[in-house]
Amino acid sequence: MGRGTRGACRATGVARNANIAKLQAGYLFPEIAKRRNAHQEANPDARVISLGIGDTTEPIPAVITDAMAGAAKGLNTLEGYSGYGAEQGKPDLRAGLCEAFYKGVMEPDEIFVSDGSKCDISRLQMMLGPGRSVAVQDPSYPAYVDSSVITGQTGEFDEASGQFDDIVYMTCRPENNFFPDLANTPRTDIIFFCNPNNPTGACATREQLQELVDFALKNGSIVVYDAAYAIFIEDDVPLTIFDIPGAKDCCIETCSFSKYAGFTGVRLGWTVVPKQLKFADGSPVIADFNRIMTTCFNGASNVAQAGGLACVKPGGMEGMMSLVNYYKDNCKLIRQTFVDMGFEVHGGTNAPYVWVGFDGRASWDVFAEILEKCDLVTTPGSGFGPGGEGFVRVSAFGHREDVEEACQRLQKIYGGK
Ligand code: PGU
Repeated sequence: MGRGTRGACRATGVARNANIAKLQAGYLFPEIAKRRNAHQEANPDARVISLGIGDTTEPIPAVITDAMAGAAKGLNTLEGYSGYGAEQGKPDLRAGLCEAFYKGVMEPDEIFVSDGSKCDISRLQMMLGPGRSVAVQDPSYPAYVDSSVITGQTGEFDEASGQFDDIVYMTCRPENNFFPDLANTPRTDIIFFCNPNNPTGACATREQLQELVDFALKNGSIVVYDAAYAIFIEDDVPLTIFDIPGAKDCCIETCSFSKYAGFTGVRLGWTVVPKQLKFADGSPVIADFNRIMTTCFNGASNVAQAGGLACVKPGGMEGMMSLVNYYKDNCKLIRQTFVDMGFEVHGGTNAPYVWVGFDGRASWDVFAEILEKCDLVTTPGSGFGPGGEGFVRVSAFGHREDVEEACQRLQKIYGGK
């Protein structure tokens, strides 16, 4: 206590990381949680429903939890115990992922198992280092821009545009069918591309993905392709960018069991780095990613990996699809509610997010209004970049009865629009 009081007003001699100082506010989702909590405090009797953060709600299928329980129990035995594993993941899981999602396209040793895509995005940034130029879809998952700022790839925040200097924001709005105008996009070293997109739910066609790959090849760029929602794809579109000719020379793909199997809390994902992908000096990217993984990561939890292995086996694949179909049915309810009320509605078919236009109204105002009047948490579109202004994202991750009730509350308030 004495030490604390004495030191309370004293700064250390450590300079603050100037890149972190560039960030404008806290990370989007904790900011939203803060507002939700304030609303709950002011309205203690309200039953607040969250269709905000994309966090899974339904139980994990038993074939998968049984495998994790077995692995956890095994740790209590000499035969079942294991300590540190390979930093790149268990060989059987790497082979299983390859068989399930990249058969005939990639090799198991190009797949790095991890504790999730968000963590891999930051580790990729650490590998790429400061000074790389970056393009993002606008709107997009905020971790791309924020991790670019923290890594030192950007200038300052520009209040007027709502953008960071030195990032190329590739506008993706209804006017361009949510696909960037690549002919008028300047070259960058890195292109973050999330498909199906969070937050708009838009899914690029095979032709558009080829256009993206050709653009990256022409410019000598690397695409960080985020396939976190690929399992939701209904259209005839490849589930991996590596099905597109040329992608192995310009793409890295990250994916996750979070939305596939309800592993948001279990934590397991993977990143695919092709052996033939090279930096400008001819050195293989995979060697540097391996160096980062062995230095900054000690392998995913052995219990989680046992669950992952069950996921990619026949019973697990069916279990994952039943979860996905449950959330897809939620999507239908949410979509239909807004369509019936005459709103502009996008997404919700190839992705678990419905993107709703509110006639150009500021999205934070709409977010606050929905929270106030419906006790319902959504996510303001502008939280994903200035290109998201005028929209809110409604997540389909929720219990059916909560989604139904949320739709009824929305209908009551906005039905007479
Ligand atoms: N990539 C995309 C495109 C995502 O939307 C998310 C989660 C992740 C990666 C994270 O994957 P993990 O494997 O679980 O690390 N997006 C959610 C959750 C918010 C967040 O900040 O991660 C969302 O609501 O957008």
